[in-house]
Amino acid sequence: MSKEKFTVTAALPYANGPLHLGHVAGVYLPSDIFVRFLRMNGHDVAFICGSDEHGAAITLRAKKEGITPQEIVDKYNGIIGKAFKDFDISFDIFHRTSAEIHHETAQDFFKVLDEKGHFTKETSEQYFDEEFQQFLADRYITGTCPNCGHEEAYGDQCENCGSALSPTDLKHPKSTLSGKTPVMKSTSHWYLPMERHEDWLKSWIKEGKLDGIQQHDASKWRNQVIGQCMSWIDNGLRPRAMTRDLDWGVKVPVEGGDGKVLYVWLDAPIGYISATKQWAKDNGKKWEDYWTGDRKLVHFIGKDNIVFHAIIFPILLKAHEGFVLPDNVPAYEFLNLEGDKFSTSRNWAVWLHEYIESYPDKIDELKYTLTAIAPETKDSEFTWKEFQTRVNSELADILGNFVNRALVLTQKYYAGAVPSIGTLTEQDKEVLAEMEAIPSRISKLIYTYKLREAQAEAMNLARLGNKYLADTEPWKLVKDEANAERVQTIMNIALQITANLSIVLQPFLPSTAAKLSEFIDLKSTTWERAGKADLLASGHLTSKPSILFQKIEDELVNNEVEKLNATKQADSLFEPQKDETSFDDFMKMDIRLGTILEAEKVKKADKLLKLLVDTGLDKRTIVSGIAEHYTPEEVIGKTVSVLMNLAPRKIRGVESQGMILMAENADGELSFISPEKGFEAGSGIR
Ligand code: B3M
Ligand code: ZN
Repeated sequence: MSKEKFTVTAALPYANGPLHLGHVAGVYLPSDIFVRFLRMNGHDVAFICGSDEHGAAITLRAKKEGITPQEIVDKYNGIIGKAFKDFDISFDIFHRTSAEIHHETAQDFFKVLDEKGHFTKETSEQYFDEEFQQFLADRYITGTCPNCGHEEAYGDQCENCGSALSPTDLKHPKSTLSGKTPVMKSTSHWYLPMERHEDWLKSWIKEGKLDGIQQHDASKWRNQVIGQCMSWIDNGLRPRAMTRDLDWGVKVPVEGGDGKVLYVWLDAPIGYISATKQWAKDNGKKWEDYWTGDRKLVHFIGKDNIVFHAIIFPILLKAHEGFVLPDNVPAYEFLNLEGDKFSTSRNWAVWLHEYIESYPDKIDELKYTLTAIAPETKDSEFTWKEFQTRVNSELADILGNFVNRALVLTQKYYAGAVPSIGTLTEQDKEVLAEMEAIPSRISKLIYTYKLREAQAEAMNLARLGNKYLADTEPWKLVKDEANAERVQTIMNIALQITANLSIVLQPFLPSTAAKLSEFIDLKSTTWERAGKADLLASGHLTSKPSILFQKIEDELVNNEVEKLNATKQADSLFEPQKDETSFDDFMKMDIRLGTILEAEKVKKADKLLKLLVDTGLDKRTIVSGIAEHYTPEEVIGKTVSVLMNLAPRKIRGVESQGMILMAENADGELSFISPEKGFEAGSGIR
C-alpha cells in the first residue's frame, strides 16, 4: 500500500471515573493496534486522545464526591492518563478539554458557524428543577426509555439499548438533583438545524459520496454504524440545541450567551482538533496538515457515540468548511463482565488501573485476551476463566512454547548462532509459503478494521511454527550425525518464523514482540520485511530466551471472581460503600450520646416522633422518623447517638435540632446505636 496520511482519534473518556476493561476492549486497544500497524507501514499518523472534562457527567460526579468539577477532572485525568501510559497505549497526545487552547478553539469554531448562519436561535420550554432553581441538562434527567423500557435512561441517551434520546422522550422524568418531577420553563438556545443536511448525509454515509465525489469506501464501514445512522436519518433529523444552561464548560462566545455553555457534544469532538493543535505546537508541525487535504480521519468509538461522530460532528466539520470528513468510524459494541453489564455504580467492573497494579507484568496477556474477544460486531463477554485459558493454552502453550523451543535448541546445538538453510522438503516449502502469506492477510484484515481476526492470523504463525517443530522433531533427529544438515534447515526455518513473529505480533503485543526481537537481535522490524525467509542470516547470534508467559493459576481466577461476587452480595443486601470522605470532613460532624427524656407522636404524621433529648449541653427537641418502629413509651430513658450540628429543620411545623442516628439492617428494621457501657449523655462519639 502506498504511504498515506491518517489522523486517528480514540473517544475522549469522560474524566468522571476510571477506565474499565469495556472501554479498553472497545476503543483504546483497537485504535492502538491500528495505529501501531500504520506506523510500522510508514504511514504518516497522528494518534489523538484526551479527557472530556465538561458536561453534566462531570458536574454530577463532583456533586456526588462533594468536590469541585475542577478537582474531579484533575483527579480522573490523572488516573486515566497514567493507566494509558502503563498499559502502553501509544497516543501522540493525551490532552484535555479544560485546556485554554481547547476553549479558544471551540469558541472560534462556534463563532464561525454562527457567522455563517448555520445555527438558529430558538426559545423553548425546557425542564427546570424548581427546588434547585436550575435548568436541567439532559444528564440531570432520568426516566423510562421509550424504546426499551429501561427505567434509568438519561435525557440524552439510554445506556441499555444505546438509543439517543431527548429529555422530553422520557416517560416519568425525574430531576437527579432533587429527585422531583421537573417543570417546563422557557429558555433560548442556539440550535443546529440538522434537517438541512439530510440529503448529503445520506449519500455520504451509505456510498461515501459527497457532491458525487468519492470520499470513503463505505464497504469498510461497519453495518451497525451505517444502520444506526440511517435509522436516525429515516426517523427525521430535527434541530438540536448546541448550547446549555450550565456554568461548567466552554462559555458561549457570542452576544446573549451569558450563563450558557457549549453543548458537550459540540465541545468534545472539537477536542480532537485542539489536541492536534497542542501536539503540533509541541512538535514543530502544522496542525492544519492533520485535518485537511487527503488525510484519512478515523474515529474509534463505542456504539453509544455513533450518531455524534457519524452525523453531528461531520455536519459541523462540513458547515465550518476546510476540514476533512471521517474516512471511517469504527464503532464497538459493548463488553460484558462475567454474565452481567459493566456498571460503575454497582462496582461491577475490572478497572484498568487496578488490573495494572495487581498484574504489572501481565499487560500483553490482557491485550491479547481483550483483542481475542473484542466486541467488534456484537456484544461479547470477559470472564477470568477465559482469560486464563487464552493465556495458558494459547500464549504460553503455543507462542511461548514455540519461541522457547526454537531459541533453546539453537543455544544447545549451535551456541546461539543461526544455522544455514539446506535442501527444502515439501513440508518446508509449504511452511515457508504459509509464513509468507500471513502478513498480507493480516494487513487486509487490519485495513478493514477486523482486528480480532487479524490477531488470530498472527497467532496462526505461532501455531504453524509450533506444529512444524512438533512434526519434524529436530530433538530426535539430532541424535544421528547423518541428520546434521536436516536439523540445521529445520532450525533455520524455526528461527525465521520467530523473527517473523516479532514483526507481525508488534501491533497487538508490543512488549512481547520487543522481547522477541531482543532475543534474536533483530533490528529492523518494519512491516515491509514481514513474510521473508531471510530475516536472520546464518551465523547471526541469538541469545538465551526468558519465559515469555507465566501460566495463570486457578487461584488468581478464583480470587478475582470472588472479589466480583462479593460486590454483588454487598450490593444486594446493603448500599454500596459511599465515596471517600476526608478526616477533616468527618471531624466536622458533632456526634454525642443523648438521653431521651420525653416522646410523643407528631399529629397526622405516622412516621414521626417528637423527642426531648438531654444532650449533656442542653435539652433540645428532635423530630425522628421512627414512629413505625417504636412507641413513645419504649424510647423514653434510652441513651442514643445524636448528630448535634445538623442545621435545624422544620418538620411538620416542629423545629428539629439534630438527628437521632439509627442502624438499619437488610430487612429494613431499625435499631438505636447505644453505648455498650453505661456512659452518660454528652459523651462524644468519634
Ligand atoms: N466522553 C462519551 C463517552 O465517553 C464521550 C466521548 C467523547 S468523544 C468526542 O462515552
Ligand atoms: Zn432503551
